[in-house]
Amino acid sequence: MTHRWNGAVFGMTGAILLLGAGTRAVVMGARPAHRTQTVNVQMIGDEKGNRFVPANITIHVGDVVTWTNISGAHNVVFWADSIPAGTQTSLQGKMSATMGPLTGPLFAAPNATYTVSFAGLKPGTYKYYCLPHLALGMRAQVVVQP
Ligand SMILES: [Cu+2]
Repeated sequence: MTHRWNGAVFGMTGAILLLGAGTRAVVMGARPAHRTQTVNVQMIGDEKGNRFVPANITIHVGDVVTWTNISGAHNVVFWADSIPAGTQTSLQGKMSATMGPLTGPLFAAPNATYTVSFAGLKPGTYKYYCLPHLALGMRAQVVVQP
């Protein structure tokens, strides 16, 4: 009698655990596959040259990139033909204070930052450069994964 009663309790517990697992799976399915993160890139101009550091970053759709001016005067300009096809208008919409097509403002002050959200943009490779230092090879890329 006691043994059967224990068995019934165990059975109920098992049912509750199953319900719990099912609920958790539904919640996970409703969340984005990936937690949004901010990736920082430095813009540097010193005796070693002008450069983005790191020059090659990989993020996911939904992530944010923040460029911080460390030294010198720089900006962020995306190449219209070196971003995923059909992305130009939406990327332009993500860029604040643009000076022209896909052309971010020039920053000369140390610690000035420029932020672009890649939420809603297509996965792919987004190549960009610094307008004042393009001829000096100041170029980089953001690889956006789904
Ligand atoms: Cu530059």
